[in-house]
Amino acid sequence: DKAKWASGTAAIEAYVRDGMKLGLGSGTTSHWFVRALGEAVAQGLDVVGVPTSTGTRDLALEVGVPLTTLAAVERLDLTIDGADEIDHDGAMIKGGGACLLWERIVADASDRMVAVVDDSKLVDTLGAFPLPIEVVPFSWESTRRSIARLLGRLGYADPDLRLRTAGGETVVTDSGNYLIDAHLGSIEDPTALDGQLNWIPGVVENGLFTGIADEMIIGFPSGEHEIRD
Ligand code: DER
Repeated sequence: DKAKWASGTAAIEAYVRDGMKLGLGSGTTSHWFVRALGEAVAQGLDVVGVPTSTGTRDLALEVGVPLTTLAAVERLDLTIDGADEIDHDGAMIKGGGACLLWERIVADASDRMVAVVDDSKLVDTLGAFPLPIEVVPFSWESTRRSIARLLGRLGYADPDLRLRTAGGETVVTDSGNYLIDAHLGSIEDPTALDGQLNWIPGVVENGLFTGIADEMIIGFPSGEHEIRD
C-alpha cells in the first residue's frame, strides 16, 4: 500500500550512499526499499547487500541488487528493515514475517539501523501484536512450557502461546526453526523481557528489538513520509 511504498522508497535518498554495504530487510515495506534500490543500482549506484531472508535474497536477485554475505564483509554500514510494531523510543516487535533471526543478526552487524514502517505500526506500548519467539524444533513443547513459566512469573497470567502454522502446516523459518507467538497484549519492560526470553533453553531469538533502530521512516497513506530519531 501507499504508506509502505512511501516509507520504503524514501530510505534510498535519505540514507543510502555510493559504496555502502547494506542489510536488506524482510517484509512488504522493506521489499519496496529493495525494488527502489534495484532501480538506483540500474542507474549506477554502487552498493552490495546482505539479505535477511531467502525471500529478500530472491527479490534482490530479481531486481539486480548485488549480494554479499556477512562472511565476506566485516560490518554493514546500514540496515533498512521493517517492523510489526514500533514505539516512540524505537523499540520494535519484529517477526511477523518469520525472519526475525537473520534480521537480528544482520542488524547487529550494522553500524546503523533504520526502520521503515507505515503509520499503523507506531504504538505507545508494544504488545498488541503477538510476540514471535523462535524455538528449535527439538522438544519445542518443553520450551513452550518454560516460556509459560517465565511469563507467569512476570505477571502474564496464563499467556496464550501459539505455535505458528500456515495452511495447517507448522511454519519453519529459514534456519529450520519453529515460531511460538505470545499474545501478551501489553509489554511493560521490553528490554528486560528480551533478555529473559533468550535465556530459556530452546529459545533461539525473540521479536523484541530494543535499542536497535537508530531512526524510523514513517510512511502515510497520502504517500508522504516523516523521519524521526
Ligand atoms: O517480520 C518482520 O520483522 C518484518 O519486518 C515484517 O513484519 C514487517 O512487516 P511489513 O510487511 O508490514 O513491512
